[in-house]
Amino acid sequence: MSTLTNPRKILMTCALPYANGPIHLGHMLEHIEADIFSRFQKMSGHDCVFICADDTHGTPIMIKAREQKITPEELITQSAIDHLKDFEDFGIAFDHYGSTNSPENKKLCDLFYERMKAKGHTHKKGIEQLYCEHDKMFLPDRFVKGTCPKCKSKDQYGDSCDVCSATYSPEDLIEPGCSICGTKPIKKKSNHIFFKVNDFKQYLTEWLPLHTVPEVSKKMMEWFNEDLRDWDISRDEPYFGFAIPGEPGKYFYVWVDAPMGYVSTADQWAKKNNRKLEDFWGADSNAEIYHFIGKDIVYFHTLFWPALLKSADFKSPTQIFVHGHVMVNGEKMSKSKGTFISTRVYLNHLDPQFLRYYYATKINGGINDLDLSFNDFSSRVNSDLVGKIVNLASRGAQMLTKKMDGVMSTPDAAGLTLLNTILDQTSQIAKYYDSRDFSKATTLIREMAELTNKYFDDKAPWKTLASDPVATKQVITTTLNAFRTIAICLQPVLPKMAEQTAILLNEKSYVWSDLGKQLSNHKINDYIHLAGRVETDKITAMIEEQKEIYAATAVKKPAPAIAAKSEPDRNVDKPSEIEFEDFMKVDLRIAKIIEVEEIKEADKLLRLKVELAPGETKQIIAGIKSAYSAEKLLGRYVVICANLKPRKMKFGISEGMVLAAGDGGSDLFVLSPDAGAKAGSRVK
Ligand code: NOT
Ligand code: ZN
Repeated sequence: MSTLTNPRKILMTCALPYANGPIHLGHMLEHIEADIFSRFQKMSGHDCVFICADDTHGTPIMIKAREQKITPEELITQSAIDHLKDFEDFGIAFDHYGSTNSPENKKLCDLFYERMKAKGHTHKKGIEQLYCEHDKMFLPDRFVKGTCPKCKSKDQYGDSCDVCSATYSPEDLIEPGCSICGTKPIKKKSNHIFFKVNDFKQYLTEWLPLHTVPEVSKKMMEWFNEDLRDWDISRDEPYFGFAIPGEPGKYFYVWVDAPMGYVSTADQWAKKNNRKLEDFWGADSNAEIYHFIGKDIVYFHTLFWPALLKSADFKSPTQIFVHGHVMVNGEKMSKSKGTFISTRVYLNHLDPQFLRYYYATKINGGINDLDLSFNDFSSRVNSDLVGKIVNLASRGAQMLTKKMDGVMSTPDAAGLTLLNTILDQTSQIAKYYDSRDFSKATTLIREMAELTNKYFDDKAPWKTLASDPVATKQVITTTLNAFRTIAICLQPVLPKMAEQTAILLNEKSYVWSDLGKQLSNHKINDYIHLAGRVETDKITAMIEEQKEIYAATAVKKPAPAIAAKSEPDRNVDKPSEIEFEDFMKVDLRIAKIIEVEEIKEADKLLRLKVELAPGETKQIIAGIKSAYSAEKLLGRYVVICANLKPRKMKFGISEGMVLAAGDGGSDLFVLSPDAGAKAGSRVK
């Protein structure tokens, strides 16, 4: 299909999303960046393959499946379906999406292991780790919780403290407990298999500066002042993953088979498309291999991965493209603030094209964090994309089809100059795309639109429609050609808009070389709506929905204190202590439920009206629908927190909280006073 005499062979990947959670707007940054790059290479005629897969192994996935009372296989099957749908709805066009839990990946893992062992790059050593005697398993750092040794904050993970950011090992925690059951872990010894990364120190010293940007390689080289530490590649059972051949009870650590997933997924793609993996990943292949990753996983991709590949005689990636993290309104994404936004929740409220465009205006190939500021987001979309770009098409095309015969003519002299000026920019835009500086590419494109708007406004064709239809048509012809150039240039970012433009202009789907063409004496179709505006209330509703989802899942998780009830001798995380004055601030009251309305759109929510005194009522949105019907609640006296700051939720304002106990679902018990208690009386 390529018309290039020398098309490049490119294989590109995104980091494989974990199968234990939804795709969120942080993931989307990477996937949008990679998708833009891939679409640009493909429309330029290169042989580009874009793959990804779910990362399916490890303790968190095993535990999550256990919590949901399903098998890990069932969990990862559902996750792959959800992830793929999210990506598809966002226009992320993978050539293949695989899974690390595939036979191909297992085979590859075994092959890598065999080769590293044969060359003496592994060794065994007994190590002591924390072990939960109740759950009969070794606990990864994140599965130990306790008090931070530094700032003494309670309920912190075994590797770092969320409050003071100290890092430590789980043994350092004060009063450590298993995060699953609360039991105090013991220390237990077991044999582990290590990969001798230091055998590749010299190789990596040369490799790093050639395959990463200086900012990244310099940072990594800081580790090279000393010997590189051996990497523990094994985990004890129970573990959801691949068994290590010849080592009963041992499994490959998830970070061993995850990068192999890149190769095995490429292999699956090759088989499906009658191509050869060797053409891309063979030792002598001239293909370019690019991994798009976030800065938090650089270590794995620039030390372990190239060393593993080297030890197994596989070609190494050409470049590791590292991006920063997504911030929202200048802050870290936060679950409780509702800014940890899942892709699905975004899609429930906003057009994916908006985010694709917005991210593109900010991606510049660097590793700085990207701020998704919703004010900036709205203004970039509304004033630039809609106001400057889409507007050209809607004004030009509607005039031509509604007021004239729908056939373009030829540009006028000023129009030709404009079109040539614009066309001159397109090779620079191509260079920007190729170097992942989409910010500069979209700036040039926006400037093209500004020039065209100026031309259009100067000529004011709406004034000359009756008096000089020939000249008017020339202006519209120029404008539509300019818009066409813009839409083709934006196709990697906004493929849907480009597709609709091709339909509007009565053409086939665009490739980059279509920029060389111009439309004259050409019939077009009726205008189709290309993009709407961002409405602020949609953003608010999105954040509210996300907050509610977080609140609902946060309640569902059994608190460790519940485990303590049945196992009283266990050392468990207790809620942190509060002062008596703090307790006194909580205004607990008896209230009578006088109205119950089911919120149909929500699984868990009821809208209650409660009365504290005649005429003094409050609306409370309560997540108790799974356990209570309206009849069971109406007229009932309950305990509420009456001085909770009113919260705006998706389905209205909630002015209090009904107290209930239990894990959620049908296990939920509303607290009620004995008969005789009066509404309004204070609970002490
Ligand atoms: N699931 C991992 C993450 O951080 C990414 C794995 C990428 C593949 O979301 N591995 N390597 N190397
Ligand atoms: Zn436990």
